[in-house]
Amino acid sequence: MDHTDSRGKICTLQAYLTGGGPSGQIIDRRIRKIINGVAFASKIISREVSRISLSDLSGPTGGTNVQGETVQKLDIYSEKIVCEAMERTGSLCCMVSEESENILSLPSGAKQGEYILLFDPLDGSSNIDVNISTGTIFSIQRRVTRQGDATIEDCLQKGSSQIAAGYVLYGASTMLVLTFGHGVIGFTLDTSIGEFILSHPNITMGEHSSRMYSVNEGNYLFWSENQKRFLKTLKGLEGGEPYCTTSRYVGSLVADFHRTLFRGGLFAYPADAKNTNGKLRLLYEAAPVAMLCEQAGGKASTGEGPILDVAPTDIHCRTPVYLGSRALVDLADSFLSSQDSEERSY
Ligand code: AHM
Ligand code: MG
Repeated sequence: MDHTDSRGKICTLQAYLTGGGPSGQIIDRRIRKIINGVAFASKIISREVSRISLSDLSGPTGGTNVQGETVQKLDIYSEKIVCEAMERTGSLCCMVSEESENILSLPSGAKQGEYILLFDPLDGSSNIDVNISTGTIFSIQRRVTRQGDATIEDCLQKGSSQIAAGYVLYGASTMLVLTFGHGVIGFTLDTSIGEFILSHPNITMGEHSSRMYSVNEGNYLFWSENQKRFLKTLKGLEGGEPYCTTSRYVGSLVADFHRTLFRGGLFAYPADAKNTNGKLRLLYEAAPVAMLCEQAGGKASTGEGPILDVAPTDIHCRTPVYLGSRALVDLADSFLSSQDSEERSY
């Protein structure tokens, strides 16, 4: 594997962003500052995740977020760390975070830019107290309004207009996985020197021969008939040979998606009777991983069309997701895309 820059030296994130990677791609200075801010914040979050059982940051705050979900102390801490790292970039006009009901403005006096960061500070945080992988997910959009304060219109953009997207996985090692719309690259945090080092210069999902599927089957009773038929077909309980013979589910999107990105197969979070638009949030969960999935050669669908084409209706709106190897997502679409309202009912 090629970890080196164009001079044959080890390639840091900074070297990569300034054109020193194998592709020679130079990232715009304003975007570079945002990525550097995310990388810096993620090192601090990673440190706190790794020592959570010894820290005052373990456990819930006792409150719930706008979506009625339990908030962990580390959710709030992670949001604060990302926001502080972003204030200094001068590249942003506002932010959207899973943990905040409204659009986040920059503090008065902070230099403003033309980009928007949409992020989930600590995805999968319900797993944190049992030492299971979590992640930070982010998406970068360019504002569409021309002047004044950024508005909701700037935030409610389709995934297809993302300038960049990525996540940091806090797993056995900490990894930053990124796309700028020209493939997918991965960096691993070398904690001994505090640097993200290029470890995966060209991540492709391709078709692989993976027979792995990943879905919370505890929701089976609440699924639509077509979703149930799709899963039975996937497992070979209906319609012939199985497509998948192995099941894996962590319950942290970043961990489940990361495995699917590297191994192929299918990750799904379908709509169900409890969550009629699925559980995952479009702007800072589904859209960024959909961009990574497509950039790696996979397919990302709501079951009824590309995730990247979904027009957001609210900053915290949700969407069903089917992500992974093309053939398996095509199969999901064949069951779900043409369903009428009766078939969609649960
Ligand atoms: P969170 O942002 O509150 O952590 O919720 C999102 C998480 C995802 O990481 C994961 O894919 C999903 O929720 C798991 O949900 P479930 O426990 O219903 O399977
Ligand atoms: Mg989340």
